[in-house]
Amino acid sequence: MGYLFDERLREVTSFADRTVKRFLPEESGPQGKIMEAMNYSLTAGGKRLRPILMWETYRMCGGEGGDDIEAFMAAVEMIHTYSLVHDDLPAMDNDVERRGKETTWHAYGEAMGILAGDGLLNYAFETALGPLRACSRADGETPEGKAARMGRMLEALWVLAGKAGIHGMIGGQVVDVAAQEKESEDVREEQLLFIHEHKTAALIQAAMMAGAILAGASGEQVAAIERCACNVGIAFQIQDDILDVVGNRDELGKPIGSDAQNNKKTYVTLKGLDEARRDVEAMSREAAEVLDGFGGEDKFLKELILELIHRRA
Ligand code: GRG
Repeated sequence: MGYLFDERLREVTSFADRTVKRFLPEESGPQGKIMEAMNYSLTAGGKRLRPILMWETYRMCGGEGGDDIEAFMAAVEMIHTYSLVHDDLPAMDNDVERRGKETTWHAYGEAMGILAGDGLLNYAFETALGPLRACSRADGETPEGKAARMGRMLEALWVLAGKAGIHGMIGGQVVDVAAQEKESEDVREEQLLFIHEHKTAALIQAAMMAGAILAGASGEQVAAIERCACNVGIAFQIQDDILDVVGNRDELGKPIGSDAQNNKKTYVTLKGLDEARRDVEAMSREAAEVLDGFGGEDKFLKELILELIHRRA
């Protein structure tokens, strides 16, 4: 790994960041304030992990680039950002700081925080659908080529909608909220894994699966990516739980210890730090091994998944 990996990560992060910014809504009209709040949260300095994973999975599956994949990269970051904006609201975590900045609701007021989240979710689908509309009118493409491309985009859209919804991310958040309300009852490992798999892993699955689908991967390949991304996502969330205990406030851009303060049951409270760390490593290695089945010279995606084991932000 080392220098080449770091250099490549910098490049792909910059590409993902430019791509997200290319699709920001224009701040205009009497409703301009909501676009301002959406853009505030979208440009607050996230790692762009989901668009990066989408792009690298797409490349690994043979994708060559273009508007379709770039629109989906922006869309998945919009959905991720909406979930953070809503998660920070007073009715949820009531957080005032994220990524070293004021949270959206705190900067723009609670009503605008709710609306900015709603706006981001809806605009994600408008954004992903943009090239589909252009595609239906595109000249110079054979009818078969056009139909295949539209089919891939619709399938990717279906995965994104499902994984972000009540059977995915929102479903996980619902069980999380319900578990915190029943403070006296113990949260069992099975329940915690359900929460992690849905709240966090589902959107990572959507990102990687959509990348594979848009590149024209087979059904078996997409199913392998779904399994791989599930482990990546659960490991990512366990690491999040670990960082809330041993992380650095400046690196994280938010206060640590919020889980303990809220008396929240996490993977660390359930299993302890050492076992949590071992599980992050084991799940990440399992995820990386799935990628060996894809062949190819480029090992960046595998290295990235392994590098996340040691992430500090
Ligand atoms: C539907 C309201 C609603 C919420 C869904 C995703 C979520 C549940 C809540 C957000 C808070 C949270 C702890 C999510 C778990 C996933 C996670 C660790 C998000 C942070 O992702 P990073 O580290 O964030 O990629 P950056 O800031 O880098 O974009």
